[in-house]
Parts: sequence; C-alpha cells; structure tokens
Amino acid sequence: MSTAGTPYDLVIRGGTVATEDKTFAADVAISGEKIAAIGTGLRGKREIDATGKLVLPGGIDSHCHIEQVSSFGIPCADDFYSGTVSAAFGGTTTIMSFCAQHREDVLEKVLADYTAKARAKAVVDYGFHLIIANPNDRTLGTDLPAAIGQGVRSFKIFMTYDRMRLSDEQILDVMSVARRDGALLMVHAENHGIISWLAGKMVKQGNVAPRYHAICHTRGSEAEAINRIITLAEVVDCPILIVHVSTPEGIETIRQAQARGLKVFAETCPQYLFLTAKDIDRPGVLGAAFCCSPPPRDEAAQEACWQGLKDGTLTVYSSDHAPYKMDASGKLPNGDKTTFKEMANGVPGIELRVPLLFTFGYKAGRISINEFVGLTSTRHARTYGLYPKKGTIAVGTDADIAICIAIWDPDKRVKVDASLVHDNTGYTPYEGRELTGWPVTVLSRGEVIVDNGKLSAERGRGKFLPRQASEPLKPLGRQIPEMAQLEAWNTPLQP
Ligand code: DUC
Ligand code: ZN
Ligand code: ZN
Repeated sequence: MSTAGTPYDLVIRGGTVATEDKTFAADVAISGEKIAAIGTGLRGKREIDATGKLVLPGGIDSHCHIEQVSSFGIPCADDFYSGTVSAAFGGTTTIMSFCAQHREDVLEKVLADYTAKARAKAVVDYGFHLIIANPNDRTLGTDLPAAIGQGVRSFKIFMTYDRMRLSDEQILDVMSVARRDGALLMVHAENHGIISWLAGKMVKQGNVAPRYHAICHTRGSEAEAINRIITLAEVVDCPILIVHVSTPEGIETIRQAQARGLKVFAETCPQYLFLTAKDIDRPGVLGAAFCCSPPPRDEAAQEACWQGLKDGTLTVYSSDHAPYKMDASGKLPNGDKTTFKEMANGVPGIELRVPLLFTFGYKAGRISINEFVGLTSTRHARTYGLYPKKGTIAVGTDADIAICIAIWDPDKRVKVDASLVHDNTGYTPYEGRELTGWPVTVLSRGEVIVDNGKLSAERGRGKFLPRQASEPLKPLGRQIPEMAQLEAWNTPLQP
C-alpha cells in the first residue's frame, strides 16, 4: 500500500535488489512510470513474483550503431525497431546510438533524420551521439552547439578511416566546442598511417583474408593514437572518452593520464573480453564475422581489459553493436572474393552484452553483482549525463525517475545460438557459449516490455533522452603551461 492506503500500480515482490553500491531484499513499487517505494510488504494492483531472482537497473548501452550507414556506404542490418527489440531481450532498456555525419552531410539534417527514424520505431529509450566528419564553419558554429542545446551532449571523431578521420587541427576545433558547451568527445583512437600502410602492403602481396585485418591494426597503433589524443585534449582542457579500447598498452596510457588527474574516460566491449584474433583466422571469408576495429587481440589483452574494468581505468562496458549480415548487403560485398579492406567493420552484441558479463564476470567470480550493475548501467548514466534518471533503483532522487528494471533468473541456463538473438544479422560471434543467468522480465518506465521470451512493447514507445551537463562533462579547469602563460600575458586563447 502507499501511505494514502491505495495499492501501487505494480509491485515487484520478494526479489533481491542490487544497485552499484548495495544489495538488499525488498519489494519495489511502481506508480505510473516511476519507482514509488522500496520496502517490505508493499501491495500492488498487479504483482510480479521475484522470489529467488535479482532485480537490477535496466542495462544502458552507450555505444551502438543502429540504422546507420558506414563510411563505405554499407547500411547496418538493424533499424531502430530490431535493434531496440534485441536490446530489450538482453535486459538493456536504454541505448545511445550514433547519428553519423559523412563528409558531405549537414549535421542539422543528420540529427533530424535519425530522430525521425528512432521516434517511429524504438521500443526502449534512446539518446544520441553525433559523429563529426565535416567540421566546417556551419557544423562548429551553428549545428553542433544547437545539438548540444537539445541534449545531444557527446560526439565521436575518428583518427583513422580515409572518409571519416580528422586532422589534429580539426580535432582541436571540435574539442574547443565540446569544452565550451559542456559535451563529451568520444574518440576512435588508432594511428591511420600504420594501418593504411600495412593494409596497402598486405593487399599488394595478395594477403587479403580476414585475418590480415588484425595484423594491420597493430597494438601500437592504438596506444600511439591514445597518447596523441590525450595530448591534444590537454591543450584545450577537454574531457574525452576513448571508445572500444582493446590493448594493454592503450589501457596503460589511459591509466597514466588518469593518474595525472586528467578527465580521460574509456570503454571496452564484449569482443575484447570474449574473442581473440584467433576467432578471425578461419577458412575463406568466415573470419569476417569477427572483424571489428580495433580487432580482438589475445588472452593477455583480455586480461588487461578485465583489470581495467575492475580498477576503473575503463569506465564503461558497451556493445559497440555494429550489425552487418554475412552476405553482400554487409560483410561480403564481393562474396567469397571480398578482401579484408572491403568488409564492413563491426560485430553484433547489443543483446548478449549484459548476459555475457553476468556469466563470465559475475557468475565466474571476477566481479561482484554491484560492479556488474555499475558496468552495465550506472556508470553509463553517470558518464553521459543520465543519472539518476536512469541507471539505478531508487526513490526520490529525481522527480523524473524513469525506471527500467530487469528481473534476472540467476540460474537459468542458456546456450547461445543465432536463433536466440533478435537482431537482424543472422549470426552471433558468441555461438555455442553456455550462459548462466538471463533477464526473464524487463520493464521500461513501469511497463513490462519483455516477459519470459515474449515481447509486449509497441513500436515507437521509446523516448528520446536529452542529457544534462553532468560532472564528467565539465572541463578540469587546468591549463598546460603555455595556456597559463597566455593568460598571464593577458592574451588568452579565444574560444
Ligand atoms: N568503430 C566503431 O565504433 N564501430 C564499428 C567500427 C568502428 O570503426
Ligand atoms: Zn570506432
Ligand atoms: Zn562503434
């Protein structure tokens, strides 16, 4: 009952609630779209029996590509319906996906197009990041500030790919806007010269199988680019987040920058914890199914990623869901003659991201249930300006609390095969893995959207999430000596 004596709309009864910092037995009561009470003996008009189950904040996947066209002009296999349905089945109730500007695109139109698509189809709530490939006067002077004002408070830039990468000068321009307007710059950090030089050599030598992809994206190319982007960010005092970090060397570079007090955040993904370059080394073009950038590495790199997540060097664990079918529409534009340079880069993972970490992280004893909640949900909300609206189970933190909960059966066993997964790629890189623990009931803003393998969410019910200027997005307020000297001379750098 509520204090007024009327039952709540819904009570999740008798489960074990876990947040980033606590685990406790409690009922969770919901009124409308919000958590109204957490306690014992709560009564609802409807009740869900969660005895023996875990009641966790819904997953937040802060890195996925949905209904996006790659720089090679290859469309993703998922639209906002299939992508978000797949997310929901895996216990993820908030996604942040990319609105990709290509060289010739006007950013304002890019954002409007993605917004229209997501509004019509998404079944879970969503935020956007922009990809900036054309930082001209209009982008930097008008469209980017306007997008930030609408709550799109993060954007990604590439240091590699001919059709996407920015020069150091352009990166500094983009960083200056991010700093001034309170946004987070996400960076794909790999050294372009090393990759394209090696790839040119490999193609010339006729070494075109998928496994050569992993050779060209050397470990050092990641660490070099991470070091460079941190150096650039220090010049303008801009918080950055390095996406899809894959190497011990890259992680160590980030750790050292953080030890110097810099606002450098970082992310890793399932493919760097659960796959290695050996997965790519398969007959013919089969290895294309595992090709992503950066590529999966080896067991030592997996271990470094686990360690980075554990000690906080790596802030978030996201899917980098980049879905392409294993056919001419996606990975294999030239069938079995497709070279590693022509394959779409990316692997699917929006659905299995959370279950994989549950089994191989929490159940395997590598991380606690609270760390699991942090890595799959709360840390994303804090980093990207969604907390406490999303990312926790609490009453009264914010009049706006939107609850997204997944009720997990911690003992349910699932063997992964492609037919289990709801995305549109038709395959999963995690085929055959045995998982223990599964999100059996998933709620988004008080509404059950998945229950025991059945979807009950309407197309288009997901809402756009404008994001606030949160603490991680604020500049540090620390100048490199040269900028301090400019100030001392009364000739500061103009924004
Ligand atoms: N970067 C991503 O973030 N995803 C897919 C491919 C890439 O280069
Ligand atoms: Zn990338
Ligand atoms: Zn990505």
